[in-house]
Amino acid sequence: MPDMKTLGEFIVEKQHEFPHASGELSSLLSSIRLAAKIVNREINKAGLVDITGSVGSENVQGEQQQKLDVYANEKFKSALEARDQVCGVASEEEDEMVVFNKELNRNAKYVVLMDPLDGSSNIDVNVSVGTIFSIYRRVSPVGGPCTEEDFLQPGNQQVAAGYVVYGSSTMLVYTTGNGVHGFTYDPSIGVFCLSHENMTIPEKGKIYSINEGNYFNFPLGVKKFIKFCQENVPSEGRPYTSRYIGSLVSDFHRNLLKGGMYLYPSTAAYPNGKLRLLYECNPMAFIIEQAGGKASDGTSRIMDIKPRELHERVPFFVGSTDMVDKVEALISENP
Ligand code: AHM
Ligand code: MG
Repeated sequence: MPDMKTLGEFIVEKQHEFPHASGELSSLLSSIRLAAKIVNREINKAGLVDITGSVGSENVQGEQQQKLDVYANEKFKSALEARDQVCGVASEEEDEMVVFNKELNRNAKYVVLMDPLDGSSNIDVNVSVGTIFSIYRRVSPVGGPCTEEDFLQPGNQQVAAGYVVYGSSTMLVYTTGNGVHGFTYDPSIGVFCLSHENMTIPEKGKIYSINEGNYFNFPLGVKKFIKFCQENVPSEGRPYTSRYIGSLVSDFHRNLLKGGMYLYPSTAAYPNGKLRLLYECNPMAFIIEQAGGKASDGTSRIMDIKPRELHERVPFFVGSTDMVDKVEALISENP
């Protein structure tokens, strides 16, 4: 049992490790923590809204009637704008970047990119969903509005990234480039408590996570990888186990703890893969590398891709190093 420590205390304790002004990051992460608690509360009663109409109407502006992904987007945006550290956000829920125009925000050094509620189609069936976030230092001059260049930086420029998984317990996992740390939410006291310090992914994975319904449309190398996973080679621990929730944060979180790989290759419906480079792939890539794993688009490192547009998609292979190496090798041998 680790020492009882809260997320807030932990961030303060680790601030010296952060390469830039430390108090700023603490404040920024605390706004994410606050929004996560509010979103967690709403998700936990999501099933009740349809049963008891009054639950929805109790809310001041009828916010509960909004779809939860829109609700989460609003909550994260306003929590981030309320601090002085962020000059703008880009979100999977917004067509364009959102510029915070108050003077304090114009003087801020950071931008945040987020997927406020990933896998939200799973809420109706009571399956875990998540929030993903990614933090960069702006490249535009402080004092003016943020620009698109601030958001179109390669993932290797991230200063922090993390996710919240709203699961059987709610957890926040983040990295600032010095390891990966996980905190479990205790709803009785409203606090995230340190539960997983220095998380590392097993180098050899045994779980593969992919929507196999798309099998016939996968590239040949990916098809061969799936067959490799299914082959009966007990000396190598194969066949591997197949696990797919269809909720990236949950699939990723399980694989991080147990060892495995999540794949979303190109398909007929999504020729460049389904997942977004900026809101989903880069933050997860930063976390997985910090945990000792690997993230690739099938041929190259995710975090070295220079983004061209906010909602760009890429094929995504993320998890234990041996599995990502294997799928990359099969892709290159089967162009
Ligand atoms: P979303 O951002 O629209 O929620 O889509 C992302 C989600 C991921 O969480 C999940 O891994 C994937 O889509 C599942 O897609 P599919 O249903 O095609 O397997
Ligand atoms: Mg998403």
